[in-house]
Amino acid sequence: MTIRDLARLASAVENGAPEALERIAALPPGEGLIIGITGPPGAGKSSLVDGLTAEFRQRGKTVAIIAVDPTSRVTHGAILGDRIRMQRHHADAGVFIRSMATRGASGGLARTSAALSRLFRAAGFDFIIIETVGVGQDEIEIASLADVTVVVLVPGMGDDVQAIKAGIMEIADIFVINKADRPGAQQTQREIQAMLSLGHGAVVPVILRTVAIDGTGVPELADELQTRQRRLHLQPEQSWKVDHLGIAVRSLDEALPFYETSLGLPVLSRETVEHEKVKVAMLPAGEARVELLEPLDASSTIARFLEKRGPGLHHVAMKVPDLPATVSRLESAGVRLLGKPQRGAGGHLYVFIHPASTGGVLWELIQE
Ligand SMILES: Nc1nc2c(ncn2[C@@H]2O[C@H](COP(=O)(O)OP(=O)(O)OP(=O)(O)O)[C@@H](O)[C@H]2O)c(=O)[nH]1
Ligand SMILES: [Mg+2]
Repeated sequence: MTIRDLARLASAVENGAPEALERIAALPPGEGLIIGITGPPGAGKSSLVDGLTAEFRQRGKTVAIIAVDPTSRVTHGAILGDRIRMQRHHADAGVFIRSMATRGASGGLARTSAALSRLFRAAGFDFIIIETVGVGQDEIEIASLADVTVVVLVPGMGDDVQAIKAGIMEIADIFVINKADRPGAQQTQREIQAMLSLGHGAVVPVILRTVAIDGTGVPELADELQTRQRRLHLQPEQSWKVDHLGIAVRSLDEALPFYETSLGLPVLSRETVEHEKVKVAMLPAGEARVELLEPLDASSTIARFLEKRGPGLHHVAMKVPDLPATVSRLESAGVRLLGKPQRGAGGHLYVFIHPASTGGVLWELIQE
């Protein structure tokens, strides 16, 4: 998609053209992180978006920005202010900026923002930032479409924190105390913490401090957002299962009594795998299994492992739903794999990840 196509499609979306919405719905989803940034007027949201954009660009990431100007504040000043601040990014093809006025179209704002952010994500932008003011209904809807919502506050808000508390409790994933160069940042942080301690969901929001005008704290905010982008698309915890733990032993006969008798795990099978030069005992444990490995002779990789590290955990095997997709993601992330996926005896696909990439343990990924 060229920048021109993108701009044309974005305009069509803003004008509510139904065929534009259909075209967007049909696009592949993309992997960008949609970030909602909200907070009271003048908190420094635009300055922060500007700083974040510069930081992301330095890291080689692309950024699309949707600046939403509320009806009451659509003065030339407001929009112009954002534009001037953002000007340094205008010549950069890795940054795409749309300013949008609400024009009082109720419900339309969230829908348009949703369609635009989907469009930018499909176009391949790594980060899609939606800046809105306040914590009204529109902002709450935008927060629900965003993958991450950042609420920007400033020191010395006092009662204001209380006033907006109801709205932000639900939507904030990250609190940013901007203008931390001013007195009272510590106090504001305490107020937010007190508010959060009154009860929140399972995930406690992060609180960061920034000075948007000089960039203090912006790299930390960028780190936090980048971590969330990775998490969004790696999500192993949702679809991966431990298949088995491979444990290297010098002798199955010596090791088995502990597993069979003391732990009470039954031996499901014992076999000799000639080409890997091992004797294997499989013991089901819950939904996973324990795989005990004894070397057949000194040339076995298990024998070499025992020599180097002694008996113990040799590998962890995880079942993944789509091994080729996982492999290509890992490869593009620079993870070291031991060869390409292969077919095992049972027809399953498997591949190993080098311990150098995993923190010292050999990982096996399996797809049935
Ligand atoms: N001292 C100080 N001033 C800041 C900081 N960040 C932003 N400002 C100033 O605060 C004013 C408002 O900043 P903006 O970035 O426009 O704030 P905003 O939240 O986008 O404002 P609206 O979009 O108009 O609601 C500007 O004059 C900024 O220069 C900061 O960290 N410290
Ligand atoms: Mg702004």
